[in-house]
Amino acid sequence: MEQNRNVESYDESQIKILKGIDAVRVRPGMYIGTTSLRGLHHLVYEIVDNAIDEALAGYCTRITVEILPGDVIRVTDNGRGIPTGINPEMGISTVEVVYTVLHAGGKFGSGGYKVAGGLHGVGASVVNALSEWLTVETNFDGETVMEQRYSRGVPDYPLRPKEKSSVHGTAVTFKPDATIFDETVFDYDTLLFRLREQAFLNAGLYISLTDRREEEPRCAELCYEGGVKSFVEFLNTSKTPLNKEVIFVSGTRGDSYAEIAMQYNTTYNENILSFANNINTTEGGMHELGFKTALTRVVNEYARNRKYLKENEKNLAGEDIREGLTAVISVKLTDAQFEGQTKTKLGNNEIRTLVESIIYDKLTAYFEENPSVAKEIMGKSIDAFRAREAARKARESTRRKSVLEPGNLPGKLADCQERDPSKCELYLVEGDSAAGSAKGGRDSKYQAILPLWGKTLNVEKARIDRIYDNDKLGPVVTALGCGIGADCDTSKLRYHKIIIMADADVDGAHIRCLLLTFFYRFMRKAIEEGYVYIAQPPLYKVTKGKTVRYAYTEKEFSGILEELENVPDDAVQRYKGLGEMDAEQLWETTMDPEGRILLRVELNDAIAADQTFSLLMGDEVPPRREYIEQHAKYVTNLDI
Ligand code: TSJ
Repeated sequence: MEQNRNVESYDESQIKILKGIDAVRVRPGMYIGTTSLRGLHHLVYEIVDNAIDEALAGYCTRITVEILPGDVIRVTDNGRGIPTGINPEMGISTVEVVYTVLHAGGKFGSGGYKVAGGLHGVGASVVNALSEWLTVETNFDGETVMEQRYSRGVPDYPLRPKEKSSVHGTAVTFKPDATIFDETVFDYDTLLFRLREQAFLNAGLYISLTDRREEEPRCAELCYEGGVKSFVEFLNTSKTPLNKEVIFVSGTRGDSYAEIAMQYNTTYNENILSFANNINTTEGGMHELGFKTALTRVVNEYARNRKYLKENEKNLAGEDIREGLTAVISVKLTDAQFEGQTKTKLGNNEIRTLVESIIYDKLTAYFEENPSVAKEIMGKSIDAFRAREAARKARESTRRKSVLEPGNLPGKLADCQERDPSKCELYLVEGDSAAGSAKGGRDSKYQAILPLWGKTLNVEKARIDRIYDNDKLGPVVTALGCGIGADCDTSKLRYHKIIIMADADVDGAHIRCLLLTFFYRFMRKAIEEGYVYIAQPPLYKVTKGKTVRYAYTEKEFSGILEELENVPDDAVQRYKGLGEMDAEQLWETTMDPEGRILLRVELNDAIAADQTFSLLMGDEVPPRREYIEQHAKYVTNLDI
C-alpha cells in the first residue's frame, strides 16, 4: 500500500482520460493541424509511423495498409505486438493506455528515434479520439490475439481475447469521424506517395497499399533495398543522369546517423530533399546546410587543384554547383529539434558538422577515384557559373534601361489604370485576334492584357539567362515586375491575378503547359502564394429563341441540350478558339469577375510536380509516352 501513495485512483485516471479525449475532439486542429483532407490523411500516417517505429526497433518487416469500403483504414504489421498486461499505474491494459492516454504514443521507455516533429508523434490516442470507431487486434504473447474496440475514443469493452494464433503482430482498423473532418474520402495517390517515401527512407522495409473500395482492388507493393539511393533514381526517372551510378555516402557520430544519395542530371534544376527521423524537413535546416557547405567546398577545391578554375577566377557559387543536382539527405538522431514556421526545419547543430564531415571526406575521395564523374560535375558547374554571370549582365542592363526610360513596360502590354496590385489582373492571351477581343472586352480599370504569339520557350531546357532576352517570356517578366529565380520577390508583383488564357485545344494546352513550366521553375512563389490562374473559356454556345447559354464542359453541354429540348443543330456553336468570340462574348463568358470561372493553380505536391514537369517538358521520350498513355483517359475534349 505504501508504494501506491503517489498513484492516482482508477477513477481519477478515467476522468483525466475522458478530459483528454474531449480536448482532442473539441480542438482537433491543435493535434493534427487541420480537419481538411490533409488532416484526414495524417491519421493514416500517424498509425503507420507507429508500425515503422516497430520496424526501426528491428522487429517488423512488413506493413500493409488497406483502404476498405466506406473509407475505413486498416493497418497491420508483423511486429512484436503491443504489450497487453495491466499497467500498474493506470489499472488498465497497456494497449488501452496507448489508445486512450494523450501523448502515450507507441513509445515506452528509451530506444528508437521517435520524436515529436511537426504533426508527427501525436499518438494513436489522437487518431482514436477522432475516429467514429477504432479496433485494435494485437498478438503479443504469440498465443492469443487480443482485441479492443473504441467509439470516438472511449472503450466499448476492456481488452479481451479474440482467437488463438501464434503469429505476432498488430492490426488497427478505424473509420475517421465524419462529424470532425470536412471530407472523409481517402485519396489513393496521396497515401501512395507518402508510403513510397517511407519505403525509400527505410531500406528493405516492405509496405503495401491496397484500395478495396471498388470491386477491382488497386495495389502497390513498395520495398527498396537501395533506400535513399533508390529514392534518387526514382526522382531522376524522367531525367537524363550525368553520373550513371548514384553517389551514396553515410556515417555516424554518437547516436546520430546520416546518409546522402546524389546524382546529377542534364536539367538546370536543383532538387534536394531532406529528412530527419523520416520527417520531410521542407524548411531545410542544419543537415541541408552542412551538405551545401561541404559540397561547395569539395567542388571548389577539386576545381582549383585540377585547374578547372584558373587562379584569378572567382570560386563557384553553391547554386552553380547544385544546378541539375538531385539529392536526398536522411538523418536519424535523438532529440531532434524542429523549428521554423511549420516545424520542419532541423535545428540540431551537431548534425551540420556530421553531414559536413561525411560529405567533405567521402566526396573528396569519390572524386579522386572517379575523375570522369568529377569532370562532368566540374563542367556543369562552370557552365552554370557562366550562365549566371550572363544573366546578371542581362538583368543589370534591364535595370539600367529602367532607370533611363521611365515606365519601360512591354510595348504590347495594354495595362490597367489601377495601381494597387491586389486589385489588378494580368491576362496572358494566346493569339492576336483573341488578344484583340480581350482588349476590347476587358474592364480596363483592373484588367491588363499581354498578348503572346505562338509557343513560348520551353524553360525546362533553358537556363535563366535565356529568359531575359527571350522575345516571349521577357515581356511577361517585365510586365509582372517581380523578377525571376533567386530574385523573385512577389511583393513587387504588379498584378495579384495572373491569368493564362489559351484555347481549349491541344495547342492551347501546350501553351498553358509551357507557361506553367515557366512559373513553376522561375516564379514558384507566385504559384505557391496563389497568384496564378487559368481562365476557362466556354466550349459551346447554345442559342434558342432569346435564351443564350454557355457550356464549359461536355457534361454541362448535354445538360443544357436536355433542358432546352429539341435544340436544332444550327443553334449550337462550338468554340474552337478564343478568337471566335467577339469582345462582348469574351467578357461575358471568360473575363467578367461576376460570371467567369477561374482555376487557381495549386502546388500540392512539389515532388510530383517536379517529376511531371520534367516528364512532360524534358527530353526523355519513353517515360513521357508512358505517362501520356496512362493519363490519356483523363484528357478529354481537348482536340476533338
Ligand atoms: F499506432 C498504433 F499504436 F496504433 C499502432 C501501433 C499501429 C500499428 C499498426 C502498429 C503499432 C505497433 C506497436 N506495432 N508494434 C508495436 N509495438 C509496441 O508498441 C511495443 C512492442 C514491444 C514492447 C516491449 O516493451 O516489449 C513495447 C511496445 C510499446
